[in-house]
Amino acid sequence: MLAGRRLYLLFTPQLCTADPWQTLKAAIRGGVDLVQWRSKTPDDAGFRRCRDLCASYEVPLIVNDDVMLAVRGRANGAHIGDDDMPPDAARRIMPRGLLGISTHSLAQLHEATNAGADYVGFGPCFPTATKEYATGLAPDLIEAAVAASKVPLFAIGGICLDNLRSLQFLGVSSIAVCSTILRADDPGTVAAKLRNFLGN
Ligand code: 3NM
Repeated sequence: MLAGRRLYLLFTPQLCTADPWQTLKAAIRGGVDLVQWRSKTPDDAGFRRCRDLCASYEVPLIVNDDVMLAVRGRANGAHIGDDDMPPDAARRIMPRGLLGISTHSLAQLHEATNAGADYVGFGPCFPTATKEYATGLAPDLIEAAVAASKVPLFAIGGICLDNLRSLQFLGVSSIAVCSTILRADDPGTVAAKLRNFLGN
């Protein structure tokens, strides 16, 4: 289900500068091929709308943090981070869905893979206000993580059109983004350019 998916959008309706649903639709039409539901507030109706929109474009939907919602809401998987439910508990609740895990070091990357992650996020690659990271990880570390990862690795954190190339030089082939699309004047065009840069 993840094969060939390279542009992962963390969809946070509250971060959109324009109408969130128009933004999401334009982003998917532009080339976003994996979506995460990452609302800052509980919003079941919003989740269902997001799920149905993604399904209509055959784009898998992953739920951030809330593994129960992923199962109950028939999403394609769940993503967990440092402060969330541990991976083994997530797997018990969700035996079949995709499990994504946030990682920030080589040790965490290996831990996540051993715990059965289907993919990992690795970052922050650059400073980002979205999660209040003031600095990005060292390029050498990003390069080593890409080389070591046994599962698809989505580079994350402050990625935009201007810095994507520098990550590609480190071997990055898949990215997860939030603000560069959600806060763009033209989300569809930014998504299309990012997807085009990432290639097949
Ligand atoms: N996780 P933007 S960085 C949600 O490093 C998240 O694990 C990160 O948003 C990590 O594309 C990040 O706006 C923020 O920087 C991503």
